[in-house]
Amino acid sequence: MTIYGNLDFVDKHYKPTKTDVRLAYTVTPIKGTTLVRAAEYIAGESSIGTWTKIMTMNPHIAKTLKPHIYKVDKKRSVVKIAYPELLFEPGNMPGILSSIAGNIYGMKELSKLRLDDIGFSDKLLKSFKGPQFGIAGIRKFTKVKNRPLLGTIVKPKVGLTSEQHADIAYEAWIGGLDIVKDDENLTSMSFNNFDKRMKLTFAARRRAEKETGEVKIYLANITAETDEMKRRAKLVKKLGGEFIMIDILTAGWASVQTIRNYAQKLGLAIHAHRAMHGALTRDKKHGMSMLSIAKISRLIGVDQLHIGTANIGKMEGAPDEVLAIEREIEKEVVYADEVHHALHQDWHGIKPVLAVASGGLSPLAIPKLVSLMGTNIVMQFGGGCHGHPDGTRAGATAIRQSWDATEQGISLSQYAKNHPELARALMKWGKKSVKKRTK
Ligand code: CAP
Ligand code: MG
Repeated sequence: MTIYGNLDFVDKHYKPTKTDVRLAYTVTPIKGTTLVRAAEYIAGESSIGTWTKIMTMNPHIAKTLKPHIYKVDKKRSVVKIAYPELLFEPGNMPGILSSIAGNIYGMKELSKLRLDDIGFSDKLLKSFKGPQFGIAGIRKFTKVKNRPLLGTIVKPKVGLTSEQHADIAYEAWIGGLDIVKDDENLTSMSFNNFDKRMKLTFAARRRAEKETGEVKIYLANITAETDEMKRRAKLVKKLGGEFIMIDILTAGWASVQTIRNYAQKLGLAIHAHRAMHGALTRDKKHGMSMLSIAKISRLIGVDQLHIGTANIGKMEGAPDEVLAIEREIEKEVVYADEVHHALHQDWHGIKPVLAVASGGLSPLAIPKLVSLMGTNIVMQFGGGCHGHPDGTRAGATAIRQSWDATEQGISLSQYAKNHPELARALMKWGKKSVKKRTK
């Protein structure tokens, strides 16, 4: 008998079916509560239970909607629960998360709870759009076939006028970068109005494309209230843009879904910034894994997603975890590996998402980044471009030179001998400069 009366959720012989949504949680019960008991609290509160046996429960509900706790791993303190997909509204991500990542976090019986992985059922998976363009689509319209897409974020993050922003963007594009991105906290300020920034920066892009003969991309940050985001997306489209950028976690999943639908109408790709993810992902015993956030993002349908730099840059994110996320957003089928991919996931043709490595990167990071994350990524350099001693254009050129050296298998120090911009970047950020800095 459980607290839910005869609603017994534990069934270690249960084999999840294609119509189940599978969840893996790392659970830390309070003292005196067993892992099994904690799992029952989770299974009940996230589905059809409440704190006590209720007289209004009926056998039909129990039969069709009761989840099954099919694995309790005491050693790793992980439980796996299979939920009938009938419990969830197709196409409604906020609704799904209100069950599997809702009240359960607040239950007194749990001192910590982390949602490690979500295995979507086929039907639920197919109720979402997935990326409109995906990796192949992005490579097609940027005309960058095999190498990483190289980009910068205009810095300082905020403070520049629209004119200054556009000028710096022009310098970065002329210096050799493919992408210029607004920073995550740059929206529409008194000193840098969104509409004015768009008009000036897209004009700068046209000049840069004409002068370089290369496709240049502007990731305009439309993050705002949802109706305003739609208005901003429409302006980006009118000015010839191909991408919009959204801070997906501060904007919220419902608005990301709305903008995904609207982006379909406008034919715009979505660059997903993950600002605030650390509030959910940092504690490996509590919150939600970045893997789960990445799967939700791919399912709703972003085209590019920040996933970390595998500890090469300034942000936290261990290499094996970042690489597991890269596999999850790129592969057609991902098999459970009981470490990061707790659950198997067949993506059934949902397009792959282009991984974005960003945060604390300088041109010197490119060889290591490529060796770890490959070339099917976007690399973004904010301080690592505008911090170049000779300014943005030289910083952009140094980044391009670092990629060229990496592609040719030449060491950066060797390549710098006849590439002054890279040489100056090495002087500022190379090992010798670090020694000097520590003296
Ligand atoms: C990078 C960045 C990005 C971070 C986000 C910043 O600037 O613009 O937002 O990359 O981190 O504001 O820090 P720098 P993540 O290149 O100057 O560090 O990609 O891990 O979400
Ligand atoms: Mg930023």
